Amino acid sequence: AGGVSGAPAPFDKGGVKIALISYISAGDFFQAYQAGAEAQAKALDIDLRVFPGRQDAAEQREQILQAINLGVSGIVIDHGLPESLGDVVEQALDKGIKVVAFDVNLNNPKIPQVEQSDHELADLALKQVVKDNGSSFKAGYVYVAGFAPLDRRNEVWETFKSQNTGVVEKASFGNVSDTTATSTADQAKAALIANPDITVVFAPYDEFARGVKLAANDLGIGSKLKIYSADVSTADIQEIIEPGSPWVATVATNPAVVGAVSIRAAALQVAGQDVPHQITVKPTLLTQEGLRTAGVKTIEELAQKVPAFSTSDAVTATWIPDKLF
Ligand code: SR1
Repeated sequence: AGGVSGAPAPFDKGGVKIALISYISAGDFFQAYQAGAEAQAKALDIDLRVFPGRQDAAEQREQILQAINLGVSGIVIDHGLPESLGDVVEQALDKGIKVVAFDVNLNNPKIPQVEQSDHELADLALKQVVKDNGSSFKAGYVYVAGFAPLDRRNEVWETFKSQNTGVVEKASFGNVSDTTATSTADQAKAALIANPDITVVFAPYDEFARGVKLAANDLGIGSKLKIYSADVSTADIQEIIEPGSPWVATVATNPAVVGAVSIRAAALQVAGQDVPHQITVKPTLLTQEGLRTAGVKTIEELAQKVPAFSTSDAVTATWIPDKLF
């Protein structure tokens, strides 16, 4: 470890141990988030310890204790169930470990919260829904309660329905597991068969959207359905732009940028520098039409065209390299 030239202690010497503890590791979003965290850690000569997530609250608690025992200086907690984390996170804080939370409400003034502005994300998606479909249609909705970003997006969906009484939610379903897309596809298939008048599905997580698209294709109803989602990856872009795809829009950040921001928030705190309590990486609306017209086929091409997909000005410092992608 050589450290970062011009950085404050302990980053001037390098090898600072930081843990990334995820609740979910499967799927494009979480893999890209981790890759971004790793890239930012490498640029800061951080010794990043990655603890994979298997949607297991007990295991995530155990991993936090393991990180404390490893003597880490910082912990980034990526998703999780707040009720099972509070006491172990307190133990970390008591030992002087700096903690950052991404998409899990730890409700502690000492813990900066990173999020993708989920209210704005859902709002942008639903504005596009109305632009394409008007404000009277039968809808399917994909939601699993208990995940902070999905709960925030759900608040916007509930308000949207109350303000647009012509929008009728005919079916609500969803599953978060290590097979989210295929399990959601099975549920979507049943919901779409039972409600053939559904023309719009709001699926604000890319694994959900992938599942609904799978179901629509299996049923041969892709041409009469429009799917609106959150998140983006190269695989998502391919699915959105393919001919006849019902997946017509998504609202997204680059998850790798969010991962990098999370590490920067931990590093700044370890260096004794101030970090805002609320750290937001703003999402961008990406429509099928816009992606096709721009000829964008990968997340790298997107990053070349839309600056927000290559970097964020959230929690930066002159000593932190942030041009990573
Ligand atoms: C199960 S929660 C899934 C969401 O977490 C992140 O906020 C991503 O945007 C994804 O949609």
